[in-house]
Amino acid sequence: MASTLVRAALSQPVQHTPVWFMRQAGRSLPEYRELRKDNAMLEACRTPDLVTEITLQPVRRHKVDAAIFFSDIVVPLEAAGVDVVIEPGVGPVIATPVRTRADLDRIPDLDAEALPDITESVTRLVADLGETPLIGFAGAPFTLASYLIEGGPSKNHEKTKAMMLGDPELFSDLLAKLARMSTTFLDVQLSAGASAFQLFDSWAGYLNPADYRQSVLPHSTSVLDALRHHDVPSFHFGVQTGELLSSMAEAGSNVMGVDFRVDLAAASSRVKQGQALQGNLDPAMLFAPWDVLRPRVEAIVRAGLSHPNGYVFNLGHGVLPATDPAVPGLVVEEVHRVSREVLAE
Ligand code: 1CP
Repeated sequence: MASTLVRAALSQPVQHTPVWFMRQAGRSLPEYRELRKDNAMLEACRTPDLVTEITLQPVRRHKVDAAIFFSDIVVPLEAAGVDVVIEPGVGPVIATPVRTRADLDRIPDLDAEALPDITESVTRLVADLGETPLIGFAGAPFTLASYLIEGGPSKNHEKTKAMMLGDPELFSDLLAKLARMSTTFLDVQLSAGASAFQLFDSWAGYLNPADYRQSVLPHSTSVLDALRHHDVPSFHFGVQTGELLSSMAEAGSNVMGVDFRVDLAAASSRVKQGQALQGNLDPAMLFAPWDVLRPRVEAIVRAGLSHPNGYVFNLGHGVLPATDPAVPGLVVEEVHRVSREVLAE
């Protein structure tokens, strides 16, 4: 039988609500900081011994219902030959930002052959994880484009919007190329045995719905369409996307990730018929005392289970680095306890 995560994502009956956390691997775990201290981020992402160990760490510690592949959204860019580094405390930095047609033409397409280490890491993880599913992921074309155009993390995404409005053809060609790259990155993970995948459009929430629909939605849709033959559930998530949820839902994922600013009951009415929901505890709430946090977790589980289709518990964005590593595990136990109770009613 399929795992609880896959069943919930496909709106099939489950006995408890599955839970995993965005950024569950990484800086909140002392065992991660210990392993990473001698390795650059992108180097770690290409080293199967490190990728497998780091991916397994939160599964062991928090007893989550799924692992998420330890990698980064810029790994496929680097594999294609883009000069990118992940600077500690900053994020991805691109040596030569993409601003012109000639800049775009210099970016090669990504060949699946350039990712043998990804195949190896996923294959080993699927064997080590046993019954626990592995979630693959990739950046959505718009979020990747923002890093490439801005040259790094951006507060306002102004150069990205300038290209989107000023040279829509160049922008569209860039997003099409990035859609092919994300598809290849995901195709490799799914072919090696990942059970589900999440498309992260972290910065889509900076767009208004009309621009999103015209300039971004077709490219995210093409990634999801190209992977449908793998027959695994897809998750689609962005930050500050309350106003965009119904538009993002049209891209056609099985599950819509909901950020923490949105009421799950409202999200429930914005997604497409048949789509499941994922979310959406504010990651900062993991810093609250347990007697305050616990009822918040319960309320979210109850709201999620009121959605007529499937529901997967998660945070409304990634685990914050300073999170007490003992707390996510308590949340997992509580989600399981409350959901068993509700589902048995
Ligand atoms: O040295 C370090 O520990 C660097 C921190 C770090 C980590 C742990 C980065 C740099 N990336 C990652 C791993 C990572 N990135 C994962 C796997 C871990 C997990 O989820 O358990 C995933 C899914 C990502 C995806 C990712 N990278 C996104 C989308 C998710 C999101 O948080 O919105 C984005 C936007 C990135 C870019 C990125 N990489 C790293 C940082 C600090 C950033 C964000 C920078 C910015 O604010 O623009």
